Amino acid sequence: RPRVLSGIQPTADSFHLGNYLGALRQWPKLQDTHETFYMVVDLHAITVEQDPKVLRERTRVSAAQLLGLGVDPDRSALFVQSHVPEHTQLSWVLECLTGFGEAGRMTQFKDKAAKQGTDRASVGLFTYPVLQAADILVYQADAVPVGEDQRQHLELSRNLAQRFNHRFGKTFIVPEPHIVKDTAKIFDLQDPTVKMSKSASSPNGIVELLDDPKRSAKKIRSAVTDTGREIVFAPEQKAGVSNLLTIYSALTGRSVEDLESAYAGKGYGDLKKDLAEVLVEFITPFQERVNSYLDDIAELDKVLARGAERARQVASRTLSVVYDRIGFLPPV
Ligand code: AQP
Repeated sequence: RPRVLSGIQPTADSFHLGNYLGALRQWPKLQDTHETFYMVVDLHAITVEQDPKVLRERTRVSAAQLLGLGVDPDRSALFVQSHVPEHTQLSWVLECLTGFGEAGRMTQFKDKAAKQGTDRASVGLFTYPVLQAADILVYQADAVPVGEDQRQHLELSRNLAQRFNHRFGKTFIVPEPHIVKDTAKIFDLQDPTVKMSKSASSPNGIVELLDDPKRSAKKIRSAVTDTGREIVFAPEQKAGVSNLLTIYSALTGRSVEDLESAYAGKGYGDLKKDLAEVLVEFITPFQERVNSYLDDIAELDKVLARGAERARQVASRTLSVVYDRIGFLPPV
């Protein structure tokens, strides 16, 4: 079976609708066709300042959300990144193959460093995409389900795999991004020209899956649309309505065309009201599942320990081949 690897940062109290529709929705589905490795990327989280207690809490809540979304620990290795030291070990090797300028061209780094100020931005933020490449390559992943914003990082992972293979002999699988076009970028509800994001969106622009469903419903009902009336999918002219149609379609499985004809002659208010209900129906049982996983922390920690053990079996094999290829003396 082809392999899949993906991760999510424990840097918010809840995953948001963009994380879910852009990437996480694919994770349980891929369990049917792929060997799957899914992780909470706590090492990536500390590239910006974290409160230790909050980080630990969010790591567990993230794992519980993944379980609540359908990641099955019997079929997937579900683990925490820092439990598998091979990620950072491979990352160092890959850092030595990455050009300084090459890393400096990563737009996510440039954006975040610009916001923080270059002096305050950490070296870890700079090397973040290289650690991400190590995450992927250490499992010999064929595919990586992510949102559109990760495409450039995936390209770096592919380049590093090819560079290593070229220099030291075929070692890594060159991974493909698995980006579902229709939902690759979910937009902010208040400014539908920019992506929904935990760091940039205003509170009303972002729907958090663990937030009070009533509040989330209200956010949908007050989403920014245009002054027109027609409910049609036209991202250039009608960014807000189109974003709502994308979300509606993804949550119900109904095609956008089907929704357009169902809402012909109706108003934006009708669309928002119905979508708010659809969202609440999705969120409410999800939250119940998450809470039940969080009720038994000892069991949750055990699931993560089992996942890490499975992950390490694969990761350590790759790392020993890499160490050998680059000429490290094996310990006796
Ligand atoms: N708006 C989005 N639309 C589609 N996919 C998205 N993703 C994030 N936002 C959207 C995808 O979610 C996955 C998890 O990403 P992460 O843990 O790296 O979080 P992130 O990208 O840092 O999320 P944010 O909200 O975008 O954070 P900031 O504001 O810090 O940049 C990834 O697959 C990502 O593509």
